[in-house]
Amino acid sequence: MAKKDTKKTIDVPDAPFRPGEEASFESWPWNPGDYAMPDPKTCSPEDTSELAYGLVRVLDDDGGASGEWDPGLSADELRMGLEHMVRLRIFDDRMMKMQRTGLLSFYMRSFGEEAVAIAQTMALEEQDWIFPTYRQPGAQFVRGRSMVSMICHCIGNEEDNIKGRQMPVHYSYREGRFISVSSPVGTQFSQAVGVALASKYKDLDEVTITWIGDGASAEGDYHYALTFASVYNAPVILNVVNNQWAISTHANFASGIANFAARGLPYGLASIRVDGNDFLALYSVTKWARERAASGAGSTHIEVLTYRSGAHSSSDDPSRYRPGDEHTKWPGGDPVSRLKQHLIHIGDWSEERHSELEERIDSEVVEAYKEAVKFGDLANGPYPSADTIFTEVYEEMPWHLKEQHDEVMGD
Ligand SMILES: Cc1ncc(C[n+]2csc(CCOP(=O)(O)OP(=O)(O)O)c2C)c(N)n1
Ligand SMILES: [Mg+2]
Repeated sequence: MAKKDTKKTIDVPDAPFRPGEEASFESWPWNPGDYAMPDPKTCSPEDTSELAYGLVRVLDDDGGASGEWDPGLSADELRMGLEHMVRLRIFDDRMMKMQRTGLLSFYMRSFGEEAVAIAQTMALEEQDWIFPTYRQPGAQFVRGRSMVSMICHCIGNEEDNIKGRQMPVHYSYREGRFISVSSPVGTQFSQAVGVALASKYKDLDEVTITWIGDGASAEGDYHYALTFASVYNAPVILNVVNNQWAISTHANFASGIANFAARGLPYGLASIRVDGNDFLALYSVTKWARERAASGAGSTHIEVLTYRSGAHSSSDDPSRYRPGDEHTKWPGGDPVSRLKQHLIHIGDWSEERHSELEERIDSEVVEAYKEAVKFGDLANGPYPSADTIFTEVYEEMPWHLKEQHDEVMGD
């Protein structure tokens, strides 16, 4: 039988700009003051539809803040947020240099996305649970983790609190309710919904927050999470961080539609898109979502619209797949500069104070590194002893692990 002469094709998306091309994003049509704030305790998911298709912003291009979403933070709170972001940026830059000089095996920066975890964690209560990705280590600064402890983890030395079981930057911080970062991306999303349901079942005033990348949101885990969050009305804040890239794959490959935020609406979830480089908007949207979750009105699905300004990780070279200066064209600008400008605009900060802050933090990071290597460096150790492979996982070691333990340790 003759084959039918039909040419089959599929549509394969592409990135808007490739190396050698000029990146030019259109400026956003959404401005501070565009949207009223619905009552988080009573509004329906449909009531959030224009927030999902729009973009919540508070900071304008001149450093002013306006609109109903302005959280009205004090100058002290704003300076605290700025300090955490500056610390994260300097910490990341120093750690990247360490990786390049062979003092760390691997590293991932949050460059361009510093506001995300910091503003959002500051908007939570301290009992709330954090299910992060490797792009939210900044939450630990808000929860009080020391840089020495973080560096010990990245080296995997004797003081690493997870004893070399994870890749660098895949932190765990039990004291801060910061759950271990998972290497298989996406798993945290449905786990977060489960913990949120446990809090609800126990009638505790706890909300869970989690983040997933644009790329990982194309995985099943994301959809299971939304289904369970909606069906069981879980007190969880579900963030999709759309930073435009999943290593070298553009976000267009994961969305298929105009935006990520609106995917929450047909699941019956309140859904909002927020400018992820606007500290104040992020803070405010998260506070709103927390209030909604804590009141029993359910989960909020948030698209955090941002741009991954740096490489995916120390193993990645973005010049192979995007224009080198693309991040400088991003309509959302830089999150650190924008909060700094806002503080200067309201008369509570200056360029001099900013430079002093940067210098102070840089020496704190250098000191922290010197302190951390007292517990072992990458080349020479000491490292956690081999028997820790078997400990601290099971309360009682199962017989087959006991056998392996004895074989390894020569007992
Ligand atoms: C299940 C799984 N598939 C693939 C990978 C390899 N991988 C690690 S990060 C990443 C890209 C994730 O991109 P995105 O979700 O957008 O997060 P981003 O890095 O931009 O924050 C991939 C494919 C992985 N770690 N786990
Ligand atoms: Mg991404």
